[in-house]
Amino acid sequence: MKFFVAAFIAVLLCLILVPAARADLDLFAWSEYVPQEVIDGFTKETGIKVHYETYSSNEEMLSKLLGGGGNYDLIQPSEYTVEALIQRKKLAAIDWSKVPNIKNIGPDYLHMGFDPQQQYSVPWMTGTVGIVVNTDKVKDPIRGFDDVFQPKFKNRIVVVDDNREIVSWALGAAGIPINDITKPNLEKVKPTLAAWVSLIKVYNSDSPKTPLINGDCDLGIVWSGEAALCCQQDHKFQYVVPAVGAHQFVDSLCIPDSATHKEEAMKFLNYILRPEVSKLISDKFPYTNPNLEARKLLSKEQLENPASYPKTGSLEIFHSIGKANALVDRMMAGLRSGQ
Ligand code: SPD
Repeated sequence: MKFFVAAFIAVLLCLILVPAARADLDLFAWSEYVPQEVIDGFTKETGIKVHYETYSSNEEMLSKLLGGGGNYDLIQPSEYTVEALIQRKKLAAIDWSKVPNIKNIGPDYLHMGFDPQQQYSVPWMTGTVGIVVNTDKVKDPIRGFDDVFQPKFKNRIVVVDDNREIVSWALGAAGIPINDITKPNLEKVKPTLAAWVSLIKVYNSDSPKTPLINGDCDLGIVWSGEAALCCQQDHKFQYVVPAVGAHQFVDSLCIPDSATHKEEAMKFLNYILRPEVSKLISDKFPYTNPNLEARKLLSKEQLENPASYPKTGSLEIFHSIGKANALVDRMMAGLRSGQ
């Protein structure tokens, strides 16, 4: 009897004294996109430790996720990659009863074509891919891609390191729909792309603002949040949404079906959707915030940044192009290696 009592007390003490094992959260997201204070705030409140691993392109993320190179609880794909992952049944449906703050997202950013039932994605930030001009150095009017890629600007141009984006600019400039990626259309724009590639000084998707701010480049085709940081820093920088139209990206958080910490992932989703938390994201990375309650907390200056909230421009999202991705990558690899 004494033995059973002692054993019972020992078990009871264990339950009281040994803290429950706390789950971690593996977040795989774009670099320069998730403020450390957001991660710290979440950990402080929930005790859930977040491991933030970064990538520089959707394709890099996909190859790691699908190649089994990591075990992720949350990923941050752009719209066409959400669409591709849904098609391949690689995402877990979100239980919205655990993410009630989704109500803060503006209706224009929900039920978009890539996730029509709004089952798998939480919009993080949206934005455009447009042109930054250092107007101290470039006096010509810059309205579109052809104005940027002129021989006189050779070695003064930075662009995002993203083949799908670059190809879409040449398609747009040729009057071809940017999602119409076929072999014949790629052949049509190949000579233009060959000429453009020869003029580019830097490819940089992580921080394309850097060569603009430090004066290494005078023109850039970059993510709008990066452009907004340039405009914030110096009024000599101008943001131009190309006259032919621009890619509007919608980056979302999604839970891979293979995630081992889905409950924690949903806690994080609900946390980042709080207006005051989402504002911290806008403060650090001034993209277009789809969280309308958070937008109410932004300053006039933030809302008037022409890159964060452009007033003009015809915008189009990307669609999943399946196997045509390989055509894009093959052609661009050839052009970039000078073939
Ligand atoms: N540093 C964060 C960059 C996010 C860019 N996302 C847009 C991707 C469009 N292909």
